[in-house]
Parts: sequence; C-alpha cells; structure tokens
Amino acid sequence: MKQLVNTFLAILIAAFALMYLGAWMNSNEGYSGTNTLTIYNWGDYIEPELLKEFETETGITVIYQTFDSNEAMLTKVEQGGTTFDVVIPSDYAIAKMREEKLLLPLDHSKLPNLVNIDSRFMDLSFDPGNEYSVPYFWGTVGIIYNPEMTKGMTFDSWDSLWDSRLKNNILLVDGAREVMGMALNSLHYSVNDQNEAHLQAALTKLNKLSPNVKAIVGDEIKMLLANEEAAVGIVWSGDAAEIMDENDKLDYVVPQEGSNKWFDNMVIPRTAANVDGAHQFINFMLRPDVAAKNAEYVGYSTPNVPALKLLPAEVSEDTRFYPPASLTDRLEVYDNLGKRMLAHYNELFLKFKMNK
Ligand code: SPD
Repeated sequence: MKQLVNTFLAILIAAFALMYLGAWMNSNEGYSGTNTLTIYNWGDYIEPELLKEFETETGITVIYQTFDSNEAMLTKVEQGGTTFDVVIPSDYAIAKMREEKLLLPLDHSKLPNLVNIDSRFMDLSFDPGNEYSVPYFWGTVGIIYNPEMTKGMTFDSWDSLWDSRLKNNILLVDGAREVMGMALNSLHYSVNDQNEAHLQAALTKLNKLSPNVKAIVGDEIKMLLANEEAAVGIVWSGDAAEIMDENDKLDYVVPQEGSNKWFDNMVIPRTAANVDGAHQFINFMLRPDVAAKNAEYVGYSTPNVPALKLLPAEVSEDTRFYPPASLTDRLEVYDNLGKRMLAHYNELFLKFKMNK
C-alpha cells in the first residue's frame, strides 16, 4: 500500500513539474520569449542592417518572415500556426485584426520614442488613440510612367491607362484593393464602394484594360519598371520613389479622380511570445536615426518628424512622396469592409486576373 501511495505521489509531482515547465515555456518572459523575436513584415520593407543593430543592442535574436499582401498576412495570423511578436499590416487590416481580437494593447510607457511621430499620422480611424498600432511608413497609390516611352502622354487621370497606345505596356501591383480601387476611382466611385452594380462595372472596366496589362506582379515591379520593361505602372508611392532612384527618367502622379492613402503600422499580436522584446523593437524603429536609415534604404515615406530632418532635402521636400495635406485630404483610406465584402473584392480581382 505504502509503495502504491509513493508511486502516486511521484506521478503527481512529475505532473505538476511538467505543467509548471509548460507554463514557463509559454509565458511572455519564458524560454520561448526573451531570447528571440519573430517579426512578420512586407517583403523589401526594412534595412537589414537595422535588424543586426537591434540584435547587438538587445541580445535578442530576430527571426524575420515576410508577406506580400495584407490578405496573405491575415490568413497566416488568423490560422495561428506561427507565433509572431511584431507584425506590420496596413490600416484596414489593422481594423480587421482589432475586430477579431487578434491584437494586444500597446504599453505606451514602453514607447517613449512615439513622441517623434507627426500628429497627422496618430489617432487615425482604423486605430483610435493608437491603442494597438504605431506608424511605420505611409504613402499613396498612383501611376509611375516613363515619359520617353509614353511620348507626351499625361497621367493626371486614371482613364489615361485605357489608351490603346499603352498596349501590353502596363504593370499592375498585385493587390486586390489597389486594382479594384483604381477601377472604382476611374468610374468616380469610392475605393470602399460596396454597391454590387458599381463593383460589376469596375470589373467590366478592368477587363477592358486587359490588352494594355503586361503583367500583375509583386515586388519585382520595381526592377521591371526601372529596367524599362514596361512604360507605366500602378504602384505604391514608396516603390515609385525606389524605382526613380534607380531610373530618374520616370515620374509619379496621383490622378485627380482620387486614390488611396495608406498607413502601415507596427502591431503586437495577442499570441506574441516576447511582448517586452516587441515593445523594445517598436521603440527602436521609432528612434529618429533608425527611422531615417530605414526610410533611406527602403525608399518609403517616414511619419517620423526628426527622422525626416535627417534625410537629404531632395527626398524630404519631394511633394510626390511627401504630399501636403491639400492632396492627401482628398484621398481615401481603405475601410475594413468586413469578411464577406473583402472576400468579394478578392474574388472580383481574381476573375480579372484569370481573364487576363
Ligand atoms: N514592399 C513593401 C510594400 C509595402 C506596401 N504597403 C502598402 C500597403 C497599402 N495597402
């Protein structure tokens, strides 16, 4: 009997020890947390040297993964197979993640460098009070074109893209919201339109653009346009800046019918394993020298005021990439359309791609 009791006690102690070890390994401060930081960001969207600098300064090892669309990022985070500590989604995706309770509220006391962010980029509709997110880069969607190849054509209107002189000469960014938004804007509808007749009209109009579309591509759009493989591209402003850095013949314009202004912000998923490290990383990225180095390498527009002052004047004073409020005020931020409508936008975009 005594032996039976001893065995039972031994099993009980072992079970408690295993439970304690499991809890410790899953805790924010535990083995899986403090030594590593898993970051999930858009491709081509950070100066790699900064990751090394962060590792040297903090002793934390960075595991870095990339995505190429908000939709791909959302699927992965929603599935929950991988634990991410910092993710960098865009506005409407942040609103969706908030709604789905996928995000952890930020501890602003651990982010003293947040004071560096221009108030224009704080407290936006997708995250009131910046409870869950802080600004990383921002920009617009517009047309980049090669004046030599387009021979005097102007691109102040989205409609110029349908000109038959551009046959097989346009590259489109591979984004459902961007391409659908452009078609909706060309019809003078909102980039957030949910009226079915308007959406079908946008698809019909997109299908008419097909003969002019050479390809729908991801980050390689920058290399293809810089190498003059196509005359025109629909791109994010930051990509345009990077392309024009390679090939200064090109120009960038935001058409007068309107377009999208977007904001990519840093967030911490609710399932993060290293919450303290995530705050350290976000605060590091908000440092003026770090934000300036990042903006210089990536080419996108920084929301960080002192960082902007560290950039060459030809960059910080370029109104194509740092447009004044008079331009951005007439642009729209993508709304969180909800699961169904977002899937519908994706489906219409896919139909257009298959028809291409
Ligand atoms: N290669 C980096 C791309 C980042 C683009 N973010 C803009 C998203 C707009 N919805």
